[in-house]
Amino acid sequence: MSCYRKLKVFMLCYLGIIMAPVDALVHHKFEVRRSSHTRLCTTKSMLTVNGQFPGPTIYARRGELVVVDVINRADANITIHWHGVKMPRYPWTDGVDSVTQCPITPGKSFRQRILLSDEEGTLFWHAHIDWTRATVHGAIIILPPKTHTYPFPKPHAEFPILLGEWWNDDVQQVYEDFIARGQSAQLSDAFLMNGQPGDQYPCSKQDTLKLSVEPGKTYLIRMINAMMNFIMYLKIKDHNVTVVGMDGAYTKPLNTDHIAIAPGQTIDFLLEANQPPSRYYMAGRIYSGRVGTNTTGIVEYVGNYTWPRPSSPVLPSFPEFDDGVAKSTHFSNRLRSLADDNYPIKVPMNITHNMFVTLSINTWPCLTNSCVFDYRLVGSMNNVTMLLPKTQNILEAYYKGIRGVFTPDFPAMTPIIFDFTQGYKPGNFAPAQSGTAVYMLDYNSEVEMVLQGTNYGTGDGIDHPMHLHGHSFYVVGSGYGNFHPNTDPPNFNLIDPPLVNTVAVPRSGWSAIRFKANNPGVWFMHCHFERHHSWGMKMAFIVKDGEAPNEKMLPPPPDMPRCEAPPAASTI
Ligand SMILES: *[C@@H]1O[C@H](CO)[C@@H](O)[C@H](O)[C@H]1NC(C)=O
Ligand SMILES: *[C@@H]1O[C@H](CO)[C@@H](O)[C@H](O)[C@H]1NC(C)=O
Ligand SMILES: *[C@@H]1O[C@H](CO)[C@@H](O)[C@H](O)[C@H]1NC(C)=O
Ligand SMILES: *[C@@H]1O[C@H](CO)[C@@H](O)[C@H](O)[C@H]1NC(C)=O
Ligand SMILES: *[C@@H]1O[C@H](CO)[C@@H](O)[C@H](O)[C@H]1NC(C)=O
Ligand SMILES: *[C@@H]1O[C@H](CO)[C@@H](O)[C@H](O)[C@H]1NC(C)=O
Ligand SMILES: [Cu+2]
Repeated sequence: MSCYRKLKVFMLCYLGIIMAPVDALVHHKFEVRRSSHTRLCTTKSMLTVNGQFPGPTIYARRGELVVVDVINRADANITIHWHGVKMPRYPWTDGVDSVTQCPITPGKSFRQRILLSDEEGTLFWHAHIDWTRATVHGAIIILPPKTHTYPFPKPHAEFPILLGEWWNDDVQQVYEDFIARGQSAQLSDAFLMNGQPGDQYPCSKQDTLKLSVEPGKTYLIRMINAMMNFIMYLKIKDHNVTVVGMDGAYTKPLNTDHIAIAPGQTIDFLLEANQPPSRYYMAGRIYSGRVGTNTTGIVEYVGNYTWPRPSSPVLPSFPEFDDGVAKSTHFSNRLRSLADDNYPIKVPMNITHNMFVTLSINTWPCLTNSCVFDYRLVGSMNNVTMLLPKTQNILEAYYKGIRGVFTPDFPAMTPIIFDFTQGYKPGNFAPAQSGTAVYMLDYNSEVEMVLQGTNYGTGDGIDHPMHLHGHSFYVVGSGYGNFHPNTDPPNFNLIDPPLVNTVAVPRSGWSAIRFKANNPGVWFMHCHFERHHSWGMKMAFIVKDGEAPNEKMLPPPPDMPRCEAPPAASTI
């Protein structure tokens, strides 16, 4: 399926041989360096790709091979991840620091092959080390094969929109302070649409994102949440939109007046310019919590007309803050896979691994004097806070049989059953264990994982956008409170559940996902809230090779970044 476009590529893929870039259909050069950017009247130097913020867009067609030469001309270590690309049998260039590679150090480069297979729609790429992804990210747009079209009427034009966050301070400094303090990070100063905060912010009016639309025409908006720490509500004043895709797969058309999009998610929707010609705000606001910030762009109808009064656009109304958990999944619960004859789906029905995994914010004693309190916040999955290996990576250790880098004992089941979603329960539940535990899967295992949010540590709980590398998964169910193994599974949707790579597990609730482990390699799973990720809310799967030659991991590329030992301790 994956490599049908050109015979040459077909053979490359099937023989498992990865060739020089002349055979690549799409070739990019990503130069990571510092460049200067101004927002909110503040100029700062920050890490970017090719000096662009957001970074360059990668266009390809379904099943193509993309080659990106990543060249590190910056003063920081870097890795680049292709978020939502499954990379069949080729975890080597998945780009996760300490999990699939050691970082590309300053002055070094790495040729990354991005193996597209069944993805079609919108994905994105981003850095995957420390908090560098705040400024190092861009869109991946995967068009249908030349012989095919979209499963919806051809839009007049397309607009990719990346949501981001801006700190007036240096992000590396924000990250280091966050780690040192042992508490939540300093809040960003603005949210962004395609790098612009919008005209609610100082020094920003001229650069506000404008979408010019012709009356009567329909547009495809490819929305990407590349933000660090917030789920967003988005709304266009006086317009409903029709969602048609998510995370690189098509959905049944869904008519809605707002979307909710979590970090790591992408949503494709159609916007019909069917209102009186005018200017309309497209506005985003965080969907829970009390941070009073927003981002705006303007949908501007072209033509010869005078603005109605008031001449400046009116912001759309949003649901109230903290209006109860009942609304938090109002949007995502309505999504369904397209699941028709042309786009069939295959929900795993023969589950070989039942996992029940709790997501928690925990505390550890603070062992430095830099913490705000005498403890530091950490995150865990099944009570394990994941520590990343320092001078090794899990993939290389697995491939070469190097011992002592990880343990194959991530628990399938939470160690203690308790009332996960009741109010704050201090005491002996707060600490977590630490380790580099992975969960081993035989090739073609079928996994069901219930992700259960818990309320200890933070009191009232929080959503967790959980992202899996190397696979998409079906979200077969979700609910509030504790998952009930007897009463909840009969209500699972096994007919047309959405196929995604990131699920926003509801606050004080749970989500159930299913996937088939048909991609050998080491695949990370983590919360896509960057602070929770940094705190250790992460784990990895190792999917073992199958029997047949085309069920085994491909060999590593020759230029894998070397794992360098840290400099010898100073004797001064
Ligand atoms: C817009 O979407 C909302 C649901 O989000 C729905 O209730 C309403 O009927 C829709 N309006 C139109 C004109 O389709
Ligand atoms: C949007 O955010 C800006 C900056 O925080 C604030 O000044 C403005 O009042 C906000 N507008 C709305 C409608 O929330
Ligand atoms: C725009 O419309 C006004 C009033 O209908 C007319 O006077 C003017 O010539 C039009 N301008 C253009 C460029 O068509
Ligand atoms: C279900 O999985 C088991 C174990 O992998 C396998 O032996 C069996 O053939 C599978 N059954 C079906 C119907 O796929
Ligand atoms: C988590 O692990 C810690 C340390 O072993 C233990 O004290 C605590 O009871 C465990 N909590 C849960 C909920 O499993
Ligand atoms: C970059 O990564 C190397 C490991 O490959 C490590 O030794 C070094 O300390 C890192 N540099 C920074 C600035 O983190
Ligand atoms: Cu989280």
